[in-house]
Amino acid sequence: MRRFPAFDPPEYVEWKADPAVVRAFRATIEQNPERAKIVAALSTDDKLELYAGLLRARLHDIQLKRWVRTGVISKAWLGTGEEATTVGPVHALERGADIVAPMIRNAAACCEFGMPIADMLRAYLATADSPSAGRDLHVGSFPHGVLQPISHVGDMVPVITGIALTFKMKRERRVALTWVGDGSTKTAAAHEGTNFAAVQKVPAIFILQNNQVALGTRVDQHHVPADFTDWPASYGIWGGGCDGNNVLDAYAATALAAERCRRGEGPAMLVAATFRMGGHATHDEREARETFPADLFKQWGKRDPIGLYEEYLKEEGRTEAELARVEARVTAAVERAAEEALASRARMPPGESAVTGVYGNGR
Ligand SMILES: Cc1ncc(C[n+]2csc(CCOP(=O)(O)OP(=O)(O)O)c2C)c(N)n1
Ligand SMILES: [Mg+2]
Repeated sequence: MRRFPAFDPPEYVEWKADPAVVRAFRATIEQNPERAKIVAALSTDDKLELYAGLLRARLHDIQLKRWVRTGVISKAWLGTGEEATTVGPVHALERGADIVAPMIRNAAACCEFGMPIADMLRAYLATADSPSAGRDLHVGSFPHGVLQPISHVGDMVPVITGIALTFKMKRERRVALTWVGDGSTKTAAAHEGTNFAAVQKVPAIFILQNNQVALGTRVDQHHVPADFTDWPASYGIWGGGCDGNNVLDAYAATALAAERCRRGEGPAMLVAATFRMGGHATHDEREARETFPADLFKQWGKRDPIGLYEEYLKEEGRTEAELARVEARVTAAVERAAEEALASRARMPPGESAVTGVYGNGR
């Protein structure tokens, strides 16, 4: 994809494929027969849709960053480098039936479930026609099956468990999914919700998104085992690891988890290994780069989920021209969405509207 020197992490600007890392990307999928089978069943169009999803996520974030730099908004929370951890799992679910609860870094779940990008951007502009009528930049859309995140991290776990319990009680073959950051695993809500999901055997999927940091706290400062390998088993939940920078691995792992859920076999927890290439938000990018040794950024920079997937697609026979067509389509859609959202600034909510529409009946 086109790179953006003004907005991309330095490691992405002159991104070049490292052959060993590209080989490892493919090996990750091929070494697990169950996941390999799911990937083999994907059509060319499916694979290109996953590519479009990754691009949409990245370009949505770049649009927000452009607005921060030009003073349109003051701050944005981005998922740079973690796009595959959001896009892969959402594509493995059923649009119109399943429910997802993204955290702020998983905003791309919204457009992958069909919410207009313009509405996602409007949330940041707080326009009267934005999803929460200007109240909150946490964005979701219940009609699209996407819950609006609760700011308090960990709290979506019991919410998603409750929704999954409803599916179970109504004998519906639906699945509820949320992401839990490495830091958020330390909240009481995440623990209670995960344990309740386990004992009730509800059809919930928890993607434990280990991007190795919680705000400014490195994972080794808040978590004692070296990783989260033992976490699913400690709750008695089926699960395992997946490569959070490999959209196909994240997709296939979630597809298997969803099949189990639909068969009534209980919840799943997938530990997605990834890395936050930016700051907690746009305000602390410099500090974030001081949180880890530069070499770690270099290492994970080579693992750009978009660059690696492009290499995989090319090996699969997709041409540069085909990929460029997808990129042109997504770029045009994001640009159009940004224009639409900016036009909505003519409709800002009056201050007093903050106290209406809080309860039912518009009161
Ligand atoms: C209960 C609660 N405590 C603290 C915060 C402030 N806070 C917002 S995001 C965040 C870090 C979350 O880290 P992690 O779960 O690893 O997610 P990441 O930001 O890395 O995606 C914190 C501490 C909060 N929103 N909610
Ligand atoms: Mg984290």
